[in-house]
Amino acid sequence: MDIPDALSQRLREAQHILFFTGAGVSAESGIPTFRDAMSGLWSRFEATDLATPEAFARDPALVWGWYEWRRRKVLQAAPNPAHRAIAGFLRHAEVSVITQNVDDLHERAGSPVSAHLHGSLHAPRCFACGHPASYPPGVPEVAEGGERIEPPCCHRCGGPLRPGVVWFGESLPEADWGAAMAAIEDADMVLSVGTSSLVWPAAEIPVWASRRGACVVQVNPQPTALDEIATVSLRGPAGAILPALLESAYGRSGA
Ligand code: BJW
Ligand code: ZN
Repeated sequence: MDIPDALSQRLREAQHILFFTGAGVSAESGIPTFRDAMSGLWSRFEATDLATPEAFARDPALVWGWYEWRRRKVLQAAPNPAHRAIAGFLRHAEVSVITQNVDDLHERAGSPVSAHLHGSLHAPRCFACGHPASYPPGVPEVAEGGERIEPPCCHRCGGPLRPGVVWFGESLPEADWGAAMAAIEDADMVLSVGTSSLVWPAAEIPVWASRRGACVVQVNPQPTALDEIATVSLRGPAGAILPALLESAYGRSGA
C-alpha cells in the first residue's frame, strides 16, 4: 500500500507513539475477532452474551469451554507481521502498546505491553473469592466444534475458576487504566489498529488523545466509530499496512 508522504514524515518525527490495538491485530494469526460469527456449540450465541459474569453464573461449563477453546487457539498461534511491525517501531521512537486483547501475541513479538485493558486469557482466578490460580502446562484439548467443560475448583474455597478477563459490567484493572492515561498524556501520535471502537471506556482512548492534539491514524479494513475523529483512516489488513508504515517512516533497513 502507498503511504502518503505527509504521514511517513509525521511518523518519523513522532516522539511517542501509542499503539491502541484490538482483535483485528491478531486476526491474521488465526484468532477470530470478538465480533466474528461463532460456529459449533456456540453458534446460537453472540460473544457479547457469553462475556458477562451473569452468563458464567448461569452456565459455567458453557462459558469456560468457550474460553478454553480460545486459549487453545492462542497457544497454537504465532505473532503476525502486524505484531512484529509494532515491535519494529520500538527501535525508533518511544512506544506504548495499550491493548484490548486478552492474548499475549504482542509480548511474543517483542513488544512490552503497558496495559491489557481487558485482562488476560492466561491468568485465571476464582469466581467466588478472587484468589489467583494457574493453568496446567500445555495446550488444552478442546473439540474444534466446541464443548462444554466444567471449570476447575479453587484451591482456597472450592469455587469455580473463571478466566482473568474483564467482562461487560466489570471495572477495568486500575493499574492498566492508569498506564493508558499516562500514555495519552505523552503521545503525539496514536495508531488505532484492528478495533471496532465500540467498547467503552477503552474506545475513548484515541478520542482523548486526539483532543490533546495527537495525530490519530486508524488501520482497519472496515469503517468504524473512530472514522469521524481519525486524522487518517487506512483501510486494509494490519499485517500489510503496519509493515508498510514502518518502512515508509524509517526505510527498508530501519524496518
Ligand atoms: C482487522 C482485521 C485485520 C479484522 N487488520 N483490522 C452503552 C453505551 C456505552 C457504554 C455501555 C453501554 N452499555 C453498556 C456499556 C458499558 C460496556 C460497553 O462498552 N458496552 C458496549 C458494547 C456498548 N462496557 C463495560 O461494561 C466495561 N466496563 C465498564 O463500563 O465498567 C464500568 C461499570 C462497572 C459496573 C457497572 C457498569 C459499568 C467493560 C468492558 C469489557 C469488555 N470486555 C470484552 C471481553 C473480554 C474477554 C473476551 O475477550 O472474551 O473485551 S468485550 C470485547 O470487545 C473484548 C474486546 O477487547 C472488546 C473490543 O473489541 P475489539 O477488539 O474492537 O474487537 P471487534 O471484534 O469488535 O472488532 C475487530 C475489528 O478488527 C473490526 O473493526 C474489524 O473490521 C477489524 N479487523 N480483521 C485490521 N486483518
Ligand atoms: Zn476461591
